[in-house]
Amino acid sequence: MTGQTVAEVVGATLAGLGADHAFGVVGSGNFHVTNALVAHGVRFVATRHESGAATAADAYARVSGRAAVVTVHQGCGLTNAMTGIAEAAKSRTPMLVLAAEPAATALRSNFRVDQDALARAVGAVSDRIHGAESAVADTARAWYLATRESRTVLLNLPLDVQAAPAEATACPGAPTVHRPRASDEAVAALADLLTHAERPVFIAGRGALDARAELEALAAACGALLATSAVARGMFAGSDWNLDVSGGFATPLAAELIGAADVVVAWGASLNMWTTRHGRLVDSGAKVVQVDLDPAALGAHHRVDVGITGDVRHSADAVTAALPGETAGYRTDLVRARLGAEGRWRDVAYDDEGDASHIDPRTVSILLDDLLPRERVVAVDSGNFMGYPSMFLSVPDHRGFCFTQAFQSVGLGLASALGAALATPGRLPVAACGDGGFLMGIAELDTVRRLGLGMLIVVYNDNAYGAEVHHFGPGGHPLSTVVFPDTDLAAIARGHGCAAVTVRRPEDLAAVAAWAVGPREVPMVVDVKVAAGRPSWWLEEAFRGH
Ligand SMILES: Cc1ncc(C[n+]2csc(CCOP(=O)(O)OP(=O)(O)O)c2C)c(N)n1
Repeated sequence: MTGQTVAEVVGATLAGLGADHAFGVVGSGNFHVTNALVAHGVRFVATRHESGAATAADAYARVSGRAAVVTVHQGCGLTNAMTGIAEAAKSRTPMLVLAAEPAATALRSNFRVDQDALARAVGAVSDRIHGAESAVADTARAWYLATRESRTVLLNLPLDVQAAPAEATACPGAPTVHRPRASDEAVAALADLLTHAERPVFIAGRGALDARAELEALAAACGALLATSAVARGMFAGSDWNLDVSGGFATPLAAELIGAADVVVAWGASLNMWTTRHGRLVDSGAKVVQVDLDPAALGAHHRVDVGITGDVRHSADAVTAALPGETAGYRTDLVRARLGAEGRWRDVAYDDEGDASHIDPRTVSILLDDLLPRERVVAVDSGNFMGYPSMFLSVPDHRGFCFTQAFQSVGLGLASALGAALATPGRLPVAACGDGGFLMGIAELDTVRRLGLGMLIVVYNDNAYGAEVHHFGPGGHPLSTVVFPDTDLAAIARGHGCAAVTVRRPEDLAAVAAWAVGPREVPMVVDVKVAAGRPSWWLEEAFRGH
């Protein structure tokens, strides 16, 4: 076809490669490329801030399993998106960021910054549309890198190159890539370990999300209990042998059972400080095995006795086939009974710390868990509060939980829920935020409302940066920099056109129950005035990581 520009060809090529959602803020520099995406059937979501665009795209990719596109204006559009890009890059989210760029000759452009350096600085890969002749190949190269190697890729589009005439030539195809299987020796070694294991535990991470059936079959054959890293939460939902999350969020029972394991196998999980409570969770005498596609991941965070390079699904299948027979392992009647009685955080007794004007964050989380539909997707911001929704709200499967915490940034929760909602139509999206994170990311409340998403936004409101208050308060430090006067978040939300309620007591949740039955045409913001007398149980673990 003739009469097209490079910008149009890039948009058309991306649509042809399979991009289906793009998130962004449109300025003059990315106007044409974004319109080309839309013209070729890509759904474009106009966020109100580029950080929200990058974060929503990241969440969309995680929850849908499909790469997402971000489109931003040159310079300041990109710098605004950097926190979300950093989170995505650290999480190896397949994401393509289309960023306009001043022409190479525009040395004095106000928008000029070193965009390549920005990407590199946060672990993203930077590439560029070099010219009209290579536009299709450049686009395809960036897309394949993002999708096949799970990378976050910045594709710079210089303005002069964008405006050049170009032809939409055929896109170079991608070869079918077969993922490597574990070697026969590795399979035999793991089968032998599991055959002799008395108390094996599997910890599955994001690299195992497509392997639930294979891991459950192997675990059943060798009597292993099933846990996940936080980002893979929900993967074993419904199993009698599910320990839920390993690490700082683990229930006392899960921590006890993982601690008593004699063999721990990490499947596509990095065994980082969160998953292992800084190495204290796994017994020093336990054999630790790690299976990962990436050899560099093996032993990177935690001691590993046996490191196995390979795809989780095929490797698990091969180990199952190599077992000489079935063993009961850790799956005793006693363990089953204890998991039934104390396997969830809500089973753990606590003293309710609510008073006339504040509700205990555990109590409100349990009540919400009961009144919300099971088909839900929960996205969590960062802060002291984050353990409550992460552990007290159950999720139906791994697509029901979105945890953008690789950069540990406050303020990503609402935009994460936005992307997760678009990836799971029909599910109730739940954004769980602290007041600090909610107010930091509030620009996307307009987006959520505008898109007509029936999202529940729960704000654990302590009028403070609670994490800092609880960390520094006991030391007698002045706290005026981290506490705030009461903010009427419900009034702010109503101003955005949302339904809203202030919750101080259990009975205040009646408004949420009424909204939850439907039709949920507008988002509901729940300003929960939480009792904040003490830190959450996992905060100490969090500050160990600083
Ligand atoms: C972008 C960013 N700025 C600052 C921090 C440091 N920080 C960690 S937790 C926190 C407080 C968050 O407050 P809020 O969202 O109200 O949650 P709470 O801790 O009160 O539960 C801050 C400021 C951070 N992690 N990310």
